[in-house]
Amino acid sequence: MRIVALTGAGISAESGVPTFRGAAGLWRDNRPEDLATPSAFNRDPKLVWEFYSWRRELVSRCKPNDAHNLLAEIELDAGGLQIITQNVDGLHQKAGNQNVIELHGSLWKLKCTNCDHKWSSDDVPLPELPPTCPACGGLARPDVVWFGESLDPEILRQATVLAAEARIMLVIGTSALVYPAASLPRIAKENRARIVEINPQETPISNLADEIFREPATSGVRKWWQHFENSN
Ligand code: BV8
Ligand code: ZN
Repeated sequence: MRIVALTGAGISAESGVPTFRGAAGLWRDNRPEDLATPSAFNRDPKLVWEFYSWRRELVSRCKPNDAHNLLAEIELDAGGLQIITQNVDGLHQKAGNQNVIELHGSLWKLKCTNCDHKWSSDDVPLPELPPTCPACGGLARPDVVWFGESLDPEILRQATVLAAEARIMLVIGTSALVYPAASLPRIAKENRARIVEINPQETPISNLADEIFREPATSGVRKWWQHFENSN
């Protein structure tokens, strides 16, 4: 795939979804990093589920913004676009993108802590907190990758191959702090991809960027696409 977009929480900011490390990222004075962990869940599954239920509720009211929607147009137009997202909000799929790899899982997927059952649910609110497994009645958990947990090896392998084969990698709305996702721009660069960063802030991968749009995703993606269309 020629064009790969690596996205983070920042691309959903203009849809009203709080970023992880921005001011609004706190929930009941807890930092998401402290709640998105296996130990927090083992200690207090109901609290962690209240955090995820709050996010599901909030995201269910958010719409894809112009950046999401333009990436959906580009997938149809540019002969393909592959999205690799760190986000769990599902807004890329809501905008219409088909080729989306969710590195860190999804708010809309659950899995059992007792058996290997996995399922999706858009129910807002969930009928019970914590939810239980429809197959065995065991305690359910969000099917997301928590800090300290490994990513699905097959998903990580796919994302790594796509990064290595990209001609262009758009890096949109990520602080590039979380690994192994943050290693993907370097892998793309080492394989001669052109790196385009779209983010109002500087990040640790800004030094890899061939082109920087130091602005929000909605205007930055539009500007990049206009440049790209005019020069191809
Ligand atoms: C793992 C799902 C192996 C849950 C998330 C080195 C190698 C390997 C691991 C590590 C390592 N060093 C440290 C680690 C551990 C850890 C890690 O990377 N920690 C960091 C904080 C240092 N990594 C892990 O634990 C990973 N597991 O590697 O397994 C292993 C096993 C055991 C022990 C060690 C290693 C798992 C990481 C996945 C964690 N799960 N999410 C959930 O969502 O509930 S990560 C979470 O952070 C979200 O997915 C989020 O997307 C992600 C990254 O954050 P960003 O998306 O970048 O968002 P952020 O808020 O940070 O930044 C927003 C950006 O947007 C900013 O730059 C801002 O300027 C910009 N912005 C704001 N507004 C706009 C905008 N941009 C554009 N437009 C706007 N309008
Ligand atoms: Zn079960």
